[in-house]
Amino acid sequence: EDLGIVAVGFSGGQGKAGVDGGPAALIESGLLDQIRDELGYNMYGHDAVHTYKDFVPAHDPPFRNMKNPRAVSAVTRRIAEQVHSHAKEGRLVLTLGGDHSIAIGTIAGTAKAVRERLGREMAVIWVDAHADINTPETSGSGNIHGMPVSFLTGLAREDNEDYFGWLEDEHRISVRKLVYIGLRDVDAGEKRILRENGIKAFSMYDIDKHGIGRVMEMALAHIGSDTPIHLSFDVDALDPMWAPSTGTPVRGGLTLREGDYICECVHETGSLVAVDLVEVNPSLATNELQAQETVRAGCSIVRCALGESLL
Ligand code: DIR
Ligand code: MN
Ligand code: MN
Ligand code: MN
Repeated sequence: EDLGIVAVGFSGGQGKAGVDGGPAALIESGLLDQIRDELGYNMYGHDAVHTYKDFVPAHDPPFRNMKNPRAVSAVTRRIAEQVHSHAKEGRLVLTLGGDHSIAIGTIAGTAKAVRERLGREMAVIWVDAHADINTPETSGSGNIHGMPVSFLTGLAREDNEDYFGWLEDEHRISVRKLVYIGLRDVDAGEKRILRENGIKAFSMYDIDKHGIGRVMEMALAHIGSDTPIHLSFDVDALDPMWAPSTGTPVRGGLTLREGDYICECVHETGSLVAVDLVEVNPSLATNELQAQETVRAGCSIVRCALGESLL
């Protein structure tokens, strides 16, 4: 099977330096060798970590409360092209982040390719402690990594192409085809957006109540069989015990096994078209072991999504 890889060294969607070092840390720990040697994928695009220096403008003042808006818009526009070029060839696409704003590009790219290739609307499974569905107006932080889902669903819109106006209907996903898993730190404005749009969300409460097995059955039933799936996995969905080295850790999260199980279930559908693994920030660790553990957890998540658990 063919796998397109986009390694995104970008941190402009939030304020902490170092998340741009996530892809290099994952790759240095051997992730791509494992994917090639143990899982047997033919890899494309694996020889570079992109930094998008030419896409980051010198002057980038806040716009509609968004921080680094021109940089994030230009970089995600480029990522959308990269992901689209893999997906249109029928490759499964793996994107390594970078902060979660980059999902504006990854999902835009796969949504367009799935429409072109299959004439279908794809679904998104967003695994995260956070809903990342603030609009520029509801966001308290102004960090765009808390807003990607609002732009991708069209709940946030902007005409100016320097500020995400390049997003067209072909790049967008339906709120009905979006499912969250692992939520536990959702802003008041985001809760209202989830409620008013009837968006399916399984919080840590639901996982404790039903167990991860039943939650995955319900999540996949909501999407429906034979629907292409884009899995966007924020490493902060995992409990800080497993993934401490990330920008906004929240206690009370998924065990590593629950995270791996989510990925195994999605792989098992046979409908996976793309995977993002984001918010690994090795520089935030208070010791080397914390960074290593977070990278190790991220690698496990990716391998499970790519089918390592199949016997
Ligand atoms: C908060 C935190 N909801 C915000 N968000 C994220 O800034 O909008 N942290 N994504 O990882
Ligand atoms: Mn998060
Ligand atoms: Mn996120
Ligand atoms: Mn497989």
